[in-house]
Amino acid sequence: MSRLVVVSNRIAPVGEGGPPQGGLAVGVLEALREQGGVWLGWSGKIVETVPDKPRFRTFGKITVVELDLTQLEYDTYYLGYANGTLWPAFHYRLDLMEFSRPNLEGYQAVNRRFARALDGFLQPGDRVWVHDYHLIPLATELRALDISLRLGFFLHTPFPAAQVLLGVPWHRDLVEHLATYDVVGFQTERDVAGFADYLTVEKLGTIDENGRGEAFGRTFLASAFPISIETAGLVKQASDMEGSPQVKRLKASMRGRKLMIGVDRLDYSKGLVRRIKAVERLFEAHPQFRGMVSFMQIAPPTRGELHQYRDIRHELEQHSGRINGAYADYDWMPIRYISRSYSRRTLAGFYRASAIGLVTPLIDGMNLVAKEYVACQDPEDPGVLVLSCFAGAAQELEGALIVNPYDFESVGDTLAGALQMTLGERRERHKILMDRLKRWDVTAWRRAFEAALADG
Ligand code: ADQ
Repeated sequence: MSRLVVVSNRIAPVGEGGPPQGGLAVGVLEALREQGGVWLGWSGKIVETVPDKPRFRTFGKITVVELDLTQLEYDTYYLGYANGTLWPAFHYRLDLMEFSRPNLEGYQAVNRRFARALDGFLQPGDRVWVHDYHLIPLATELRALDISLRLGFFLHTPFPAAQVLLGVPWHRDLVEHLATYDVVGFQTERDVAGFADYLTVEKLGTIDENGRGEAFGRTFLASAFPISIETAGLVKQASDMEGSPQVKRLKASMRGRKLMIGVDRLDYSKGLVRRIKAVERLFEAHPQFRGMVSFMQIAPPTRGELHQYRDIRHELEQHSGRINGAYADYDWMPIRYISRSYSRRTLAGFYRASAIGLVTPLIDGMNLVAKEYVACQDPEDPGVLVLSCFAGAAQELEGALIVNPYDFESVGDTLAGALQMTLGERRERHKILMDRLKRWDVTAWRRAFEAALADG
């Protein structure tokens, strides 16, 4: 029987019973549970020597295949190339990009090891769905092992404009690896256009209006598959959480004031410092909101081993402290900066309790927090989403207030407008947003990708 074989850097908890994290995990688990299949990825463990064999575990119809990494592999493949070279470059931060040959070699070597592990159990008819920038060369490695199965790839990050990609050493190889898949999925049309633009500028190939690509003597489909959320589940979860102790405590602490919320991984792409400055602008230019509203930013640290990430927290704390110092009163704080994480259920309740969702990345593949915030609102009294035009989600979420995160003064003024928006307009905007999220949820997303992958 034809199976779906998913490959990603990390595997979501399959058998643990807890709620899976985020769109990828929900979509992939749903697909695997429906048809049966395999999920292969890094176990999260670092070991002394390269292990001979991957570990197999079975949960009903799903087989999980885990590989450990050595310290050298972790340093070169994961930290060095994936997160030190590709992540900044794909997020338009060539100034933060670092490149070294050993890192590139480590990246290639781990992709080769993943391909060999797959080679051990792939069967005729299997469809392989590879996720994200950690595993771009996997198709090339699988083809080198004479595997002729249908191979699909989905990029969760943005695909940068040609001029930016040209700054990444060995950029041509990266694009050739992508063109080796049968289906290359991106978050938005803008990303597909970036990929097509590179092929044209470098005179390597073309992509037609139906997404049929031709390059390096191969043909493939390049198309947008915007990732989404488990809309119905989140609606229920947020409503269930309304009376929870956490939400009650949060509301009690607000003492009738309005709350604006931001939830992100602590990452330079998320525009957190400019966001805080937008909040400062709100209190500076619209003094009627002083003492009336607070901003809560939840941003647990990630990738702390990389120096590019070390300064962000310090910078954020400095700005929050400065603004609190300037505007706080004995019974009111303008900014609550929280660096711990909360469960998805608790966040759903917090979103519902917030009058504004502030999602202002400088660039983001999609940004699921934006979609989650919308789904968690009370339709009778919904909050307002203020969303960066550079989040992939802005291409879809027409009912949001779309802002340019670099113009933090305008963002601050937009916040003032959002806080005064009539109930009628809030409901209207929420309905437009929910219509989209009900039609295009995570199930629709993964089915669209699976259909393209099956269509060989
Ligand atoms: P991320 O950069 O991690 O993901 P995002 O889409 O915002 O960005 O979040 C992914 C998931 O993590 C969401 O379900 C969100 O709720 C959760 N999350 C984010 N911050 C959190 C926090 N502070 N605490 C708890 N949970 C948190 C990458 C790309 C995105 C793309 C996703 C999915 O960078 O652009 O939307 O993959 O494709």
